[in-house]
Amino acid sequence: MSLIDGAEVTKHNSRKSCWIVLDSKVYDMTDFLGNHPGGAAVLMKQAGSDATTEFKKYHPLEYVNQLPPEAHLGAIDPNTFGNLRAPKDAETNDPASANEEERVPHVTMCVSCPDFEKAAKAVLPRKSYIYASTSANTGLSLKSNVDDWGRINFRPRVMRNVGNVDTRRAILGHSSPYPFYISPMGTMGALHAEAEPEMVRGAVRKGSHMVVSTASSRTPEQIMQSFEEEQKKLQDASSTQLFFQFYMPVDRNKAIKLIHMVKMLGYKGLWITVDTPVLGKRTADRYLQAEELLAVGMQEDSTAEWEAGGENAYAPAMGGRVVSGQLSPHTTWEDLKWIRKEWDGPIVLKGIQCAEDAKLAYQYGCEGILLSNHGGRQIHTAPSSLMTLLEIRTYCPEVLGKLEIFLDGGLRDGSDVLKALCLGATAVGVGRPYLYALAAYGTQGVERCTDVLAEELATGMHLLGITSLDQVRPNMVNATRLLNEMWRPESVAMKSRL
Ligand code: FMN
Repeated sequence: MSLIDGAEVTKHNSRKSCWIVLDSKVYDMTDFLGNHPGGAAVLMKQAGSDATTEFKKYHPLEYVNQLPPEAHLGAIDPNTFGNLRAPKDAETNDPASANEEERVPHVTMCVSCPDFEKAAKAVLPRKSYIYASTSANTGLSLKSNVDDWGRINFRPRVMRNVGNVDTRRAILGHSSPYPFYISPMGTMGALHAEAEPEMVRGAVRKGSHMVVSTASSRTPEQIMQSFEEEQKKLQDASSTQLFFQFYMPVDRNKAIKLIHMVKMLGYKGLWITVDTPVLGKRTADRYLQAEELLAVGMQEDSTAEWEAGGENAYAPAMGGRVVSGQLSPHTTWEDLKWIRKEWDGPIVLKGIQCAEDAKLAYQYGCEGILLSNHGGRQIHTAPSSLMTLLEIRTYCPEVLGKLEIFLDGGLRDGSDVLKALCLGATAVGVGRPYLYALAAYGTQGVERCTDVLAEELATGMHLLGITSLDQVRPNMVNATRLLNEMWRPESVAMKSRL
C-alpha cells in the first residue's frame, strides 16, 4: 500500500468524506459519523487531521483495531504530517473555570474534598470537567447523594480513652489501611495525560484499593503493569489490590474473554455494574454535544434526520449512546450462573438500589453488593446509597454480615465513611474527589485525597468515642430523618414477600 500524503488527508474534512489519522494510519470515518458515541461533531472537529492524542484520552489505542478493516486506507507518509489540517479549535477546550483569576492552588491548600474540584475546574478543559461532573437529568440523584450524608448525625460518646485509633478494614479479604477505596471511573485520559496508571500509582503509594473500570483509557494489562511497577519501587509492599469493574457486553464470547483476561492478570474481584442497561441521560453532555454540532455546522439535519431514521442522522444531540455492543441491556440474574463458571473469585454487584435486589444477590451467591446510583449518573431521582442501606437494614437484615456491603455516591468527608460503617457497610467507594485530585495534581493529588479522607476519618473516630472500626454500632448515628422518608411496603403481606 502506498503512503498517503497529509495534504490528501486534509482534503477529506467534510461530513461527505471524513478522514482522520490515528497512530500514523489513515481512516475513512465517513460511515461511522452517525454511530460515534461521543457524537459526530467530535469526529468532524478532527476531520483531515491527526486525532491520535484526542483518541487516546478516551480509548486505549488498541481500540482502533475494532474499526471495520475497509475504513483503514493506509499509512500516512511520515514526512507529510506538517500538511495535515490542525483540528478545529473549539471553545470546549477552554478551561472549565470562567474566572481568569482562578489559579490552581498548591496541593497543600487542598484540605477537604471539595477543594480538589475547584482545582480541577481551574486546569481542565471545559469538556473534561463536564464529563466528570455531569449527572443524570436535572441532577437530583447527585444532589441527594451529597445531601443525605448530612442528614444523618452522630451520637458521640465521651471520656472513652481514644488516644490511638485504628482505621484498618479488609475488603473482600484484602486488608487495607482504610475502609474506603477508589471507585471505578472510565476514560481517565480525558482528565490526565497519564490516566489510570497515574491514579494507580497514587493508590499504591498509600496502600488503598482501587476498582478499575472496563471503560478505562488504558487496557487492563497496561493498568496492571503500572500497578506492578509501582509496587516494585516501594521498599515495603503496598497493601493495594486492584479489582475489576465489569460492564457486560452484548457478545457473550467477548464477555468470557474479558473475564478470563482479568483473572489471568490478577485482578482480585469482579464488580459487575448492574445499574447501566443503557446510559442515563447526562444532561450537561447533551448541551455540549449540541454546541459541538452547531460549531461544525451540522445542526440543520441532525434532529430531523434522526427522527426520520435517515442514514445520515447525527443523533448524539438527542441520545446518549455507548460503543455499539459494549453494554448489554439483556442481562438477567440467570447470567450470574455462567459468569460464576468463568470466574472463581469474589463477585460484587455494583448498583444495587433496593432491598429486594440485595436479597437476590445473596440468593445468587454473590460475595458482595455495592449500593450505588452510579454517582447520580443513571436513573433520575434514584435513592442515595444511604437510603438503600437503611432499606436493607429494615427489610432484609439477614444479608448483613453474610454479604460484604459497599456504598458509594456523594461521599466528600472521611467522617461520612464512619456513618456508613456504623450502619453496617464494609467499606465505601470514593469517585469524583479522586478524579478531580488526579486531574489537578496527578499522583500527588491522589495521595493527598487519601490523606484528607483518612485524617477526617481518624478524627471522626476519636470524637465519636471509638478506637477501632470493630466498635462501630448503628446506635452511634441518628438516621431518623432518612428513616422517616424511607420506602414502605403498602401492606404487611407485601412486606413478608420481600
Ligand atoms: N461506574 C462504573 O461502574 N463504571 C464506569 O466506567 C464508571 N465511570 C465513571 C466515570 C465518571 C467520570 C464518574 C464520575 C463516575 C463513574 N462511575 C462508573 C461511577 C463510579 O464508579 C461511582 O459509582 C460514583 O462516581 C460514586 O459517586 P461519587 O463520584 O459522588 O463519589
